[in-house]
Amino acid sequence: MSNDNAAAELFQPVRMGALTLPNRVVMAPLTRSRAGAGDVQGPLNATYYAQRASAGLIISEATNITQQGKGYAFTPGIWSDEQVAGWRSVTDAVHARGGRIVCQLWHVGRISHPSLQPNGALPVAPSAVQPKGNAFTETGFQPHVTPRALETDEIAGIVSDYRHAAEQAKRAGFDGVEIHAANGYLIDQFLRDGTNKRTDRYGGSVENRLRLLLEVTEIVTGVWGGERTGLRLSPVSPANDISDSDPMAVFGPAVDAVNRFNLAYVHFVEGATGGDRNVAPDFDFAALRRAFNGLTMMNNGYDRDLAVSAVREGRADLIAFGRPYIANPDLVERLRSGAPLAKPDNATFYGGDAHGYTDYPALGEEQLNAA
Ligand code: 8OZ
Repeated sequence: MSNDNAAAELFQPVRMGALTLPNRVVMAPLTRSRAGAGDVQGPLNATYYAQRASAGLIISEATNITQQGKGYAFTPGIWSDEQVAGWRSVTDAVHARGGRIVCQLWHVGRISHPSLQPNGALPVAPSAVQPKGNAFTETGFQPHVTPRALETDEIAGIVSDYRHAAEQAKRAGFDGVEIHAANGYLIDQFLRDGTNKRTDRYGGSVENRLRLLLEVTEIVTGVWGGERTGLRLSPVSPANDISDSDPMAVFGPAVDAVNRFNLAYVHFVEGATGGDRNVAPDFDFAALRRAFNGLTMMNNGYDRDLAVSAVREGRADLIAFGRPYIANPDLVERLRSGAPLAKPDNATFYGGDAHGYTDYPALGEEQLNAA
């Protein structure tokens, strides 16, 4: 593709809540499992994010709000002050390069393992339904266990954990937060009838299954304002063994209900997370986009042509790129000029060091090295 689309809307600035983005290319949240002891980010992570600061917006990798919310080895947290200091080095580095970064707030629910939990406890979930698959622990992959169903009176504590994490994200110098309600983690587990078998006010009807999402959104926007809060949803993704008998019956009302918070954006994973974009071709993302009162960010498997046309034709306001951002720190410049994209090496996606993390060169650097 030539660079005749260099002036495309994808590369034009846009106002998103309280932020002004210089372009509509977003770095999607990417778990890389390279946090240090205490789940703290450090200089290596700061370099990685700063290299990608020309993105219109960076969404941080999913960040555990508590130890209980953690489900993958070496992922960062935001509950402790050491973690805040680590993230502060990241946000400072991104801001020094002219970027903007929001923190993705994460509680995995049942997608964890006792070895990652406080005192070796069982992971918690809406209901005691064991997920298929394996957890990524410090000693390798281990089968998921049957989680413990949360007591009704414990849920308020998790909601206040979100408040604490949102406040910590502010102290860490982020520009906002994204609530991770996608990909089969805790909030998604409450939304779906495959994982939520509760009979209290958090289960059963759609209204009840939406309750945790709305309580979390209310408390987080209480800290940040809707204009610095985004929300990620994956209505048709089977990620992490999630299932639902009728996703539109949940996500239509979900979008209507969050409109009262005047969120900066909603971020949809189209199709199967990291996989087939067309897994549910009849699902009406356009209806959700029309119903939502903020910007719509779309994600999953976008290339340059698809992104340019989606924004030009009004199917999206923003496009989040995941895997392309692993190997192309200067993705915006490459997309703008039509330069070829480097391919990421999936052997270095999760865990490890600088290799496969901060050693993907920007185009100019590559030419410099080759010269
Ligand atoms: C891939 C590997 C580990 C975590 C998600 C946070 O699916 C993740 C994740 C993805 O949202």
